[in-house]
Amino acid sequence: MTLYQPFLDYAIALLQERLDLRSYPIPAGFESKSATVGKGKNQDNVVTTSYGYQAPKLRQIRAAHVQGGDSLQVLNFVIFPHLNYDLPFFGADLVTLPGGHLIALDMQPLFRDESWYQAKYTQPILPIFTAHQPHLPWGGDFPEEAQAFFSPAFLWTRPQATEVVETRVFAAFRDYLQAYLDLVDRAEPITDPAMLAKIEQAQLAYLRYRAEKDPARGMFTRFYGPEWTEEYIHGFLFDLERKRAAVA
Ligand code: DBV
Repeated sequence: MTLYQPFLDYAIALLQERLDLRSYPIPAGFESKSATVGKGKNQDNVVTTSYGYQAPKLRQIRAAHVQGGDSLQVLNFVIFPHLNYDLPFFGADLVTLPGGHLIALDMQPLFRDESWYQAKYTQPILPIFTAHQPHLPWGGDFPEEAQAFFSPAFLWTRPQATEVVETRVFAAFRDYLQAYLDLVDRAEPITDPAMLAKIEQAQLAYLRYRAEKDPARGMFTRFYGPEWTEEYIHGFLFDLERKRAAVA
């Protein structure tokens, strides 16, 4: 069992229990991809497995699970709501590299600085953030331009010990996902055309930022080549623009 498998198993089981969950198409060739990296004794097989679901209010629920030995494990898990909801994104970036663990967990807001939005979507999460934060201290250096995409309840931490990931980080992940599904339960469709236009702009800004700055681009390019990587990013991980183009 690799480090993030219990996170993935928990998430899928909870989604199945709480949502009317259906599958979401994964483009051919991207369900699972493997490559052999390193030389001699340091050779390892790196497997990237993709998962895709959807639900009535949620356009795409997707995960990328990278497994390449004890010092290369990644679970990137994002939920993209449908464009007629003002729900935040659920974003988890759980990364283990030779240098250590890097954990990002948040309900990423559509409108970072609007007080009604914080009252609606950050306030309910703050008690959870406050409960976990003492055990998961701020991880330091963080890209300036990414700040617009995170909420005040952003958990960003670099635990030293793997045990902290298995216990504290896992507990925070479960609490955040449950709280997110509570927000989803309560969400009502938006019909005001001006608000719908604002949501679309915010979704596109988020998506373009993440696709352009994807911190995994270098890693995927080394393992699987540039063509596979760009197609994976734009055709699956961050696919909103392609999907809009397809219906326009
Ligand atoms: N990150 C992704 C996807 C990944 C992924 C789709 C499938 O968005 C993995 C894989 N994240 C990943 C890897 C690294 C990071 C780092 C492999 C390490 C990169 C490296 O050191 O080589 C949050 N993830 C990071 C970093 C941040 C995040 C801030 C450090 C980046 C850096 O130091 O430059 N999550 C990330 C982020 C957003 C988010 C920037 C923006 C909205 O949601």
